[in-house]
Amino acid sequence: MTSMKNQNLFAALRAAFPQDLDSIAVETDNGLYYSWRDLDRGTAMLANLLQSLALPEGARIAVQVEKSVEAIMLYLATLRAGYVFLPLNTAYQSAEIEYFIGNAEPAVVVCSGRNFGWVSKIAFKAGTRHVFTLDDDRTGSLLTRAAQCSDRHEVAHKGADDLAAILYTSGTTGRSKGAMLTHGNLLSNAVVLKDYWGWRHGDVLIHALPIFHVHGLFVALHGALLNGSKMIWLGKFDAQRVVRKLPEATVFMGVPTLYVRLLQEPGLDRHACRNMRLFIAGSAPLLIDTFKEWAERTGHTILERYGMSETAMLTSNPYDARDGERRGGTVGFPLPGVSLRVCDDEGRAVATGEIGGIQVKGPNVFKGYWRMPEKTREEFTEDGFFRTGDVGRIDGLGYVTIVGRSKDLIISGGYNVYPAEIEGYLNEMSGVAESAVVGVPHPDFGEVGVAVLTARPGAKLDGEKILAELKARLANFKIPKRCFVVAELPRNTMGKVQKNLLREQHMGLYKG
Ligand code: MLC
Ligand code: AMP
Repeated sequence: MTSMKNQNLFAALRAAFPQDLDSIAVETDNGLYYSWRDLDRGTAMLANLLQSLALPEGARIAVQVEKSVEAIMLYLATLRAGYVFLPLNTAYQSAEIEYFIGNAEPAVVVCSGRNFGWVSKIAFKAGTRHVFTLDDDRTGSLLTRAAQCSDRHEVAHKGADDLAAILYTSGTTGRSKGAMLTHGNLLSNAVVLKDYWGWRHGDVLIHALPIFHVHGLFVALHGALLNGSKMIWLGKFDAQRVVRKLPEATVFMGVPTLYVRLLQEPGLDRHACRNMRLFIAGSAPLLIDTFKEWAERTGHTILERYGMSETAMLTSNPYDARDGERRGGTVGFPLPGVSLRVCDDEGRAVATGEIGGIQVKGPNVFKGYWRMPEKTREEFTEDGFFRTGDVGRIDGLGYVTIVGRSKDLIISGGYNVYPAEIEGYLNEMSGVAESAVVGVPHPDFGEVGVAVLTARPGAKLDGEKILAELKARLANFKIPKRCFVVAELPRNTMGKVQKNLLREQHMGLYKG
């Protein structure tokens, strides 16, 4: 019983709240202050609201709202009440939302007030009983209803093996898969990171990431909460504001694009970073130039780590110099408790320094894909390792380097874009014969998509119009930045489109 409670993610986070519940837990960029007591009471009221709805066991709570402290309370309340949180990127449009809601069959959907019309229509059609609104100015039907609920609540009896969240990751062959993460997966990872990154009394985190993916929702949030640390909360990333707030903070986490943008701020210097303890980067490759320039400008060596939706964090460069130096271009060592190996196509471990597919195992590795048992089986080896789809190598000292991906994936500004999904939409457009989407280097987003199309006989295609049409249907970060119409796509002797040639051809689009 005690051990079960220890493995309850909410109970563990709550137990880490500081004794002085009236001290500040979150300071927002619009001048609001939330105490730990506010978080406790707010999550209790929301948990009571959820429980009053008499939802079935394991009910999913799907949430597509702007970033706010109340949205975080809703996440924590979902855990507290024993349900399953399903965060959705605010950029997703109706076709994407329709798929997620249809697939996950959430009992509750929470959306922003301005999207209520179309989101509720999709949700009710899919059988969802309750649709609430929540806006980033502390309004919406969710809070109105929760205000009538008690601010006392007993944490639901959920343990290590129970689902805490489902995170949808785009699929290489079209449809997204929901990664099922348990209380045990998330808590074990948070506990390891607290120790590994040396979280300590007095730490203050600048939270500048979106809260619908692993990085902002789990790594950053759990880190601060499990350490009872105050968060300086930005509704949206703003480089100037981050630089202004750095002197009050000790920890910052960001995708590489955030570091690139911060480096463009003249105010970013050693003085601004004088109280900082740790800068952490991940979700996409951090360019060595960014790593070096950051060290020169700030005197701090960025700690790069690697993870994914299915596994939370897997590797990290060392925090403690006694464990080694932080090496730019590498993602460090497997975290304590994580087994990581590099294998060839036949599944045999390769020699040190050789390149192969990265496979992982550990308490942080997810339970499987929601309602996709075959897909889950395919992605795990017989001895229980998960195939990450990332390609890398381990050097003699144990540092892991990611050199590429076996999955056809573009990571743009820290968001994943699967070419297959975009190509599916492009191929359905009138006049389009076929399409290929490839990733090319970009100074701000790291990588961006470029579409190359061929027209059906007699059709005239306009790349700009095609992109505008796509924009009405898909999340904005998935839209290729350029679209070229060509006579034919390069193919190999097997008839397969040679994306590497297209990539090479467009490599220099955004260079100097
Ligand atoms: C925005 N745009 C992007 C984009 N973000 N284009 C490509 N890639 C992106 N990531 C485009 C919009 O479509 C829009 O185009 C224009 O840029 C301005 O939009 P915006 O919303 O104002 O952009 P901005 O606020 O500047 O956002 C950029 C950003 C954001 C870098 C702050 O993308 C971001 O917060 N990224 C972080 C993603 C993240 O948290 N990833 C973690 C995943 S977890 P137009 O044409 O409409 O003007 C994970 C696991 C792990 O991967 O290991 O952590
Ligand atoms: P997601 O599906 O959004 O969780 O994205 C996970 C993917 O992001 C991983 O499989 C990697 O391809 C990539 N990724 C995460 N961290 C890093 C990193 N530090 N360097 C390179 N790629 C990374």
